[in-house]
Amino acid sequence: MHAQDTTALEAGFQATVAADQRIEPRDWMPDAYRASLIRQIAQHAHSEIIGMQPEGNWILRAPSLRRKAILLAKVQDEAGHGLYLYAAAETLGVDREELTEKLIGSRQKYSSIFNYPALSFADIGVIGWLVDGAAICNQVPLCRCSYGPYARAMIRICKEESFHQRQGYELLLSMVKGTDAQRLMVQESVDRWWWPSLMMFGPPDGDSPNTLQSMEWGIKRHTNDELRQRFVDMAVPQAEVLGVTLPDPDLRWNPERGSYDYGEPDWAEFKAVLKGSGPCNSERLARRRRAHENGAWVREAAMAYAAKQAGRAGQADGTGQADRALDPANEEATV
Ligand code: BYC
Repeated sequence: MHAQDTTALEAGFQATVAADQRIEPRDWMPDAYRASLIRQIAQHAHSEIIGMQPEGNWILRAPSLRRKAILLAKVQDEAGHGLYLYAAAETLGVDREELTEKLIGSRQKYSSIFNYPALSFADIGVIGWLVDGAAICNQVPLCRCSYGPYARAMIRICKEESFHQRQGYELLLSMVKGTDAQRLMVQESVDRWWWPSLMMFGPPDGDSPNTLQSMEWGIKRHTNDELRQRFVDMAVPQAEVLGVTLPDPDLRWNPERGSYDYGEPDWAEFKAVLKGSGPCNSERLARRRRAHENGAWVREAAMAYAAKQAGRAGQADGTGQADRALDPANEEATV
């Protein structure tokens, strides 16, 4: 392609982003934009899938049928989010199988938060309140991301995340109205999840290599620190209603800024978790790897079925329409 053509395409891309319109899969985009989106969307999809593990571990131990049904629905939602996101990544020319191989080979990241264990049932409430609460703060702006398929996936995901956050908060409200032991359980859980939740927003702005470019491209709309602050300001009054203490002695209202000041997360711990040394990194990946291996027969059967269908279609005169219409499996597939 001539340099002149590329310049015109680049200008078209920049104009679309500047006008706050969406880039679609058929549109020209810079290679680096494509690569950065694949990086972020893949990491996001992996987080949803790995994120099923800490809560999934409590489904069989939920204390009532109602709590079990809610938790089951939530964990299923996370699987759905992962699938929307893998589908969004595929529009950029990567294959889901390839992304899964990168995840289980530790060549792509997933959110640091899922490398912490869920040790009590209060953790189910706190994950909903703080982890899903942080996810909402981070993800609502992504509904306006410049890449159409990602932005549209985020709209559906955010609606469900909002239900997730509420179910967590409602669970905690029930627990804090219960016995002293339940209140202690909630406080102990908040103490463990508060700092890791703040780390979900990523490194401080000064140490975030991707933010500036991502914001120029309209992928990210706010910096990591801006969203972290928004989350703190949202969580503090909610903690007051619950009657729990957030484990940060530096947390106080700053009337000049109109926001809460808060302490510094332990960034050495964050880096260690990203490098694979968190409390559950190896367990999470081993479980994901096992699930992938155990599902191999399903993928093989689906591929064999698709090949058989394609073969039959090829045999039919010209179009293969007759064979497809006669096959009852096709009726099922289109329902
Ligand atoms: N954990 O330059 P930066 C959920 C990486 S799941 C791990 O600031 P960026 C849920 C970052 O990737 C919600 N890695 O990056 C599911 C980069 O590494 P690479 C998950 C992190 O992209 C189940 C490096 O550090 N949400 O809600 O500008 C149950 C430098 O960072 C983390 C998303 O994925 C981290 N916390 O900003 C319940 C949201 N932070 O790639 C709930 C989508 C940073 O250069 N993602 N890194 O090797 C984003 O919004 C952005 O990618 C981030 C990071 C804010 C996370």
